[in-house]
Amino acid sequence: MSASLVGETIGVLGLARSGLAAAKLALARGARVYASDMGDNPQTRRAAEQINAMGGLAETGRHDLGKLARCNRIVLSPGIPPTAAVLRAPEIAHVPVIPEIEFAFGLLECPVIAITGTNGKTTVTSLIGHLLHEHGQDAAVGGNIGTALSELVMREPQPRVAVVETSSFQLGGIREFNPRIGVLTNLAPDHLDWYSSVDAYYADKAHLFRNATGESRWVLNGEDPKARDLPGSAPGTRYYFRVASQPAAGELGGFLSPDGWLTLRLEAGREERIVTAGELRILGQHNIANALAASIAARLAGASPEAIARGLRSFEAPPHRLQPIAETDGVLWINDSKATNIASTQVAVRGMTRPTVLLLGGRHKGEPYTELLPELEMGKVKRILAFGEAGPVIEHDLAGKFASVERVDGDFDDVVRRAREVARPGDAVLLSPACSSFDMFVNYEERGKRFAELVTGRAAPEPALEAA
Ligand code: UMA
Repeated sequence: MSASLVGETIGVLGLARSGLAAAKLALARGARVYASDMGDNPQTRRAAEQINAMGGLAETGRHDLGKLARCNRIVLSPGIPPTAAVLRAPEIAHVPVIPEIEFAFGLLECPVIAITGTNGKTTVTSLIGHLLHEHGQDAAVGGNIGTALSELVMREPQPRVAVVETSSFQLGGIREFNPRIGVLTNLAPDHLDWYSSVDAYYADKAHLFRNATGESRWVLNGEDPKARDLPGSAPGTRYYFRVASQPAAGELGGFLSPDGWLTLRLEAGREERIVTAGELRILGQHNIANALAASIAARLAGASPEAIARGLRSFEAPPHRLQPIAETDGVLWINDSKATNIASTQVAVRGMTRPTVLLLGGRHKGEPYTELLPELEMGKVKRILAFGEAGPVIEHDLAGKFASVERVDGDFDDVVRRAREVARPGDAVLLSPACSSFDMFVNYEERGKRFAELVTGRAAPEPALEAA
């Protein structure tokens, strides 16, 4: 029987996807709910209406500290920063504040596979879901990828396994969240507009291992020393994935064999060859790493090697992640709107084979754009169009170091229009902004959709096209 919250009063901060789902879940389990959002806009108002219609109390435009103070617990949306005034209010200092994934986890009846890391986590999350489905498992995919974990808990019946993308914002305040299998894709600086230091960001990521037991299984990037070392002395079995190097004799995990096979070794002395790298439909070295990480996790969760091979052969890039949109007049347009940090854009640029017009900009997140210079020096990027709030910072950082930076003032449509003017047949136009989208859009998905609309002249296609 589903766990009940009768008798509890739950506060919910934020009324976007996480807050709305958490409030609905709390109400469905019999709690009293007070939910609020500082933002007063059509989206938050609609969410408040839904909660009020279900018998909760919701409001927009403010947080009522008196009402929050009377709650037993407060559920926090991940987009509310620790510096938010409401979280510092002395009136609510006595009330436990928990992240939405922690709240949902407490009511979830199935095991969790959690995926975190700076880049690749969306791909790995959806790929694990795809591989488990291919094996016939009832796996539900959610978390930072877009469907709040609370939504998965409300599914009837609950899934047999939850595959959960977890951001550092979500992991930050967890207490009991405890995945049976945890995947750490890689670590690189990100979110420096939120964290005081890179170490503070990594420390939140390390919460993945906080409740580790001897039964935990950790899938770690064997070629990224920071990711490899992050679990420290946490208990559990470690499985490493590696693409550019071969594993030591006793190492468990997955690797690319010298003859090009994605190979798993989850028990000492037993290797399984799954598919060749050439059979993958997702592009680039980093995607071989993603495929290995997902294959290890899916195999540990019970998928057969045959199902994994079928799934790897059919899986295409998720939208907004190095997604080829169209080839028009010889120009290939690629949507990498999900690249919201420098490390992600570095990966995209490294994978380019055509002369490239790079669309870079959005809301600046604190990292210097000079970190892109090694990739720019590889010679594929012929011009950068710098846009959005970050435009002047990009121009300043790269001045005198990369010749072809052009500022595009105006809106996003102007940026795409200018790209059309400067791209020549045989070129690629790559939207890989290295910035968040919040200066112009609600989120990176909307930015990517707008890009696809402008390129094709119609609404964005959901499935990825095969890459050229
Ligand atoms: N707000 C307040 N009070 C404040 C400050 C903000 O009420 O003091 C309100 C805002 O007005 C907003 C809400 O709080 O309405 C915060 O909502 P949110 O940003 O958490 O939005 P959700 O739709 O719930 O989306 C969140 C994740 N967003 C972030 O972490 C920023 C989504 O990840 C995730 O898909 C979703 O939960 C479901 O789990 C997006 C993301 O950008 C994709 N993640 C970052 C990333 O990948 O880099 C971490």
